[in-house]
Amino acid sequence: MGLLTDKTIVIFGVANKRSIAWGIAKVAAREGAQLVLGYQNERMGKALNKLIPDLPSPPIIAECDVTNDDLVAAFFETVKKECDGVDGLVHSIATAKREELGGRFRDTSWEGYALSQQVSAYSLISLARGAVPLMTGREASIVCMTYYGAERVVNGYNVMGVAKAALEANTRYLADDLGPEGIRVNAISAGPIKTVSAMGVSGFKSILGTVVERAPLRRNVTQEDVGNTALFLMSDLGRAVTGQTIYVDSGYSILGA
Ligand code: 1JT
Repeated sequence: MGLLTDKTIVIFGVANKRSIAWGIAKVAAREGAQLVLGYQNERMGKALNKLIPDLPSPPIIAECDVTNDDLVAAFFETVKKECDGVDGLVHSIATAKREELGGRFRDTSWEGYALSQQVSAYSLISLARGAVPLMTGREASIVCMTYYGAERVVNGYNVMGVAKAALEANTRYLADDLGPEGIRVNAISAGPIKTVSAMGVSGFKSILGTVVERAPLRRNVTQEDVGNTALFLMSDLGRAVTGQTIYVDSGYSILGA
């Protein structure tokens, strides 16, 4: 018996085998979950099809552009047809204009600011709204991904830090709103992880090195480390935990000067 046996988990954010969402998907599948994977567009769907033979059982996959509320509603209509209900929702999506992850914060454009908020923070609200009707009576769990740059200044993280701050606040407000329906909402604040999108950001590699030098555990965290914490939050082991930001960061965030 796995910790997620008989549970249906919807996951957003699998782009390639390095994606944090893919680490979570593999752990959830290992623990017996039925997976539903949402993908952004046709190109992402093709990439996803190459990964899914690595899973122990075939997932349901469906397209969903989270910036369009009608498409979010249509996605959950599809899920409703294919599954009895939903027990878990994983939000592992974010975007920022490349030139705004770095440089001077004062140069953040309204367009870039709005884009990062829409995709990285507001989408937690729209996905929750779509999922809730499928979650009623199931003690469901919603998990999203954040980073320390939401609460302290991390050089260059800039507009993404502001979007993650909004995401963490969304986590608390949704936890309060959905708690009476038995739905929990939590964020995982992961240390820096080598993903395809992060490796393209200048200055990111040096942050990986800083963690190895200074974090209490003297190592970087992996997609599997995050997956195992998401597993706890989505399983019955996390039944009384909601509204929290849980650090999976080798202890880096406890450090002072
Ligand atoms: C995005 C990217 C969200 C990279 C991210 C992210 N959240 C954490 N990272 C890693 C990271 C960390 C630091 C940084 C840059 C990246 C890339 C694509 C858009 C979403 O500093 C410059 C500290």
